[in-house]
Amino acid sequence: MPFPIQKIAAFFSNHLCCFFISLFAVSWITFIYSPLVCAVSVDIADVPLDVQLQASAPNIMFGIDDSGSMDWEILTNESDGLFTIGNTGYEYVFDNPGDNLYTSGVYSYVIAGDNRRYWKSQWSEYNKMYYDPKVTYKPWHSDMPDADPDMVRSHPMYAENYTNLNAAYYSLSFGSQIIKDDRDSTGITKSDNWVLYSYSAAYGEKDSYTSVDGSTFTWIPTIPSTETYEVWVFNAYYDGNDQNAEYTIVHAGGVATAYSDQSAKGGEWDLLGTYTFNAGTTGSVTVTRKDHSTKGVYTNADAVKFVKVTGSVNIVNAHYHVYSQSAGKPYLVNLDGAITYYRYNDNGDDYIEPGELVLDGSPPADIVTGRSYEQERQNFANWYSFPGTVGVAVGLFVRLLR
Ligand SMILES: [Ca+2]
Ligand SMILES: [Ca+2]
Repeated sequence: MPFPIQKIAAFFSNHLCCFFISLFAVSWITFIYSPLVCAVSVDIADVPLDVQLQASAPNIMFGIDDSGSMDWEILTNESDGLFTIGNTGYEYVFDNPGDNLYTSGVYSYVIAGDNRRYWKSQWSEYNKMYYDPKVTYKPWHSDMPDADPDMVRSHPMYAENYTNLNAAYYSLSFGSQIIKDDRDSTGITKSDNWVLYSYSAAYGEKDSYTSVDGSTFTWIPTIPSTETYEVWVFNAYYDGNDQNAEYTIVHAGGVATAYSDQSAKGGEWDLLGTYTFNAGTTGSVTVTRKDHSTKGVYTNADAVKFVKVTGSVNIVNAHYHVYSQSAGKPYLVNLDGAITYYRYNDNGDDYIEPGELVLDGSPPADIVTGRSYEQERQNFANWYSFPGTVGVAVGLFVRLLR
């Protein structure tokens, strides 16, 4: 007996409804109940259903490294996180307060002497371990006192190992400078026989050289006022350069002669001496190609700078470097009884040389923290004694999760 048309319609109506209900149920992990509503075949899921039903709860794993490198004061993107100068990778910024884990050989290198002028080792953007003025450093626990701002403990629990934050880190003269380059359009006179050369390691990426005895090259600065200046000479490096290049300095007191080993001191500023120059253009520096036993293949003429010695800066241990985006320059901030700012005019070698620091009484706003001197000094001391390393990192991470 044929089905009445009403029953056929009811069958499709009910079963199609169940079919769509089942599909919906599958997607929401209630597939198991759908056969109770109606029996309709569906696609089998590609993913095991128990995985869908029992997804793992989120887990956080803290891996805390207590290996020897945790004692280091340097963390850069360089190989092994070190700070490399020449062929040496350095691990420590400050003198050993007595508790360095490594005191000799590899892993123990402390940046010392003139190498401390490589400023990026004391800049938190490069050395992530260094003091960051944007951060407020606090004792590890609210019951612990702030660090002593002068004689700061290396480890807050032990009094026997400390660093004097007032002690000198390094000293340097500062002031203004006048640089005369061999390619300047004025203030240069020279004899024939100088070859013009383009060389990336030269000052201004160009220099001049000669192999003809008796050739002379003279730099004539325009001196704004009669002052005492340091005279430095720069020569592009070449191992065949004159090892005893002769310079004649015409100054306010007469004429002086100085010598530079252009081979050993190539690619860096070499101090010829300190002289007083009269205002104007009466002073000069001349290099002469001389015939002598160590004259090398070439005598070089590249650049000379005159640094007005207006003072010196005693950079104490409590100091840091910061970069001003608005000024487009790095600054040295010295915490030596006041917050003292020095603008850093680098010649491109990331190494602070005489004349490159200029005292700045009106530093750009983007590097001023707003802390008083005492507050900044306290923050620096807290950073040193309560290092912002593993403990702080974990604490900040947990705080972010809350
Ligand atoms: Ca040059
Ligand atoms: Ca420099």
